[in-house]
Amino acid sequence: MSVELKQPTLKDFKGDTSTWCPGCGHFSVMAGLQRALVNLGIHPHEVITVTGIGCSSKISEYTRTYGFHTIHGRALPVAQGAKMAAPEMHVIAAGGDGDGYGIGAGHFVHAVRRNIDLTYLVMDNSIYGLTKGQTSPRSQHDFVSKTTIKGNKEYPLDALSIAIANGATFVAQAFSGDVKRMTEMIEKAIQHKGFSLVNIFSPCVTYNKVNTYDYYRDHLVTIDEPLSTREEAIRVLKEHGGNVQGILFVEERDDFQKQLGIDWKMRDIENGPMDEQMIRELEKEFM
Ligand SMILES: Cc1ncc(C[n+]2csc(CCOP(=O)(O)OP(=O)(O)O)c2C)c(N)n1
Ligand code: SF4
Ligand SMILES: [Mg+2]
Repeated sequence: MSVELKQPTLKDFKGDTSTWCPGCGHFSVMAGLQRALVNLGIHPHEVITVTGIGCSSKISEYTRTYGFHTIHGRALPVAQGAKMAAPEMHVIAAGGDGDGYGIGAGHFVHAVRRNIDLTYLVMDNSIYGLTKGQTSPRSQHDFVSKTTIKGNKEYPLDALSIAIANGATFVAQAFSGDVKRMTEMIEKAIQHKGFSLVNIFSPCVTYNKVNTYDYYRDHLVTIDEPLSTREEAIRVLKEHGGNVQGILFVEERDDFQKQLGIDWKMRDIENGPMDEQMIRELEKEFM
């Protein structure tokens, strides 16, 4: 018997009460994600939200979908596994700049080139918020914090250029202070077949007094159309010191699972994708 589902609403996605500081950019990212899912007619039971550790990573608890709050830097491996096991689900990986581009950087580059169909939202506040304000891989040169008291002598990681140079098929950058534009980008990222990255400037109002809402309002240049080549997208990023918002690059290409011919649906298989005998054989071989 098939059941007719009513259209999802924002209320359906409301999860636990947040402990984020008032004014934190992550509130708008969560609102944008939930709005994008509603606009696309996607229901909570059709989504898995996988996060690492950080203030931003709490989004999997505050948004009512299937969720997995994993460990620091490991959102992407778990998210990719979830998508491989349950291809019919929409998989959203999410977390912070520290989580994704620091401890999780190795997983990031391989997820980019593997091109499994999921959306990765990085809430980039250029600081470690949860652990009370240390310099992150995205902090600006000369940024002063308790871990760089004489100013940060490293330069920020250019995650978008890394993604574009390594074969990413959807790369965008948004600002949580421009909710409408950010929501549109999240919607397009979810619709994209393949790995989609949206780096979202999401100010930490408590510990980062440099990368504020005003900073992004003053500095961001808007890109209206994706650039036509990877080289051009990287050039535009460099030209503006990374301070751009918009969809920078898109390529339609068969994703990882399409190339492997994976066409099962988790819900159609009694014991999941592997049957009992297959599990026994794997046990014999590896355990
Ligand atoms: C293996 C490990 N190392 C360090 C930590 C401590 N830790 C927790 S969250 C975090 C950084 C969070 O920063 P970010 O991912 O940018 O998220 P934000 O809090 O800024 O949203 C760190 C270093 C940890 N939990 N596990
Ligand atoms: S510490 Fe910063 S990132 Fe964490 S909730 Fe507060 S404002 Fe947001
Ligand atoms: Mg951060």
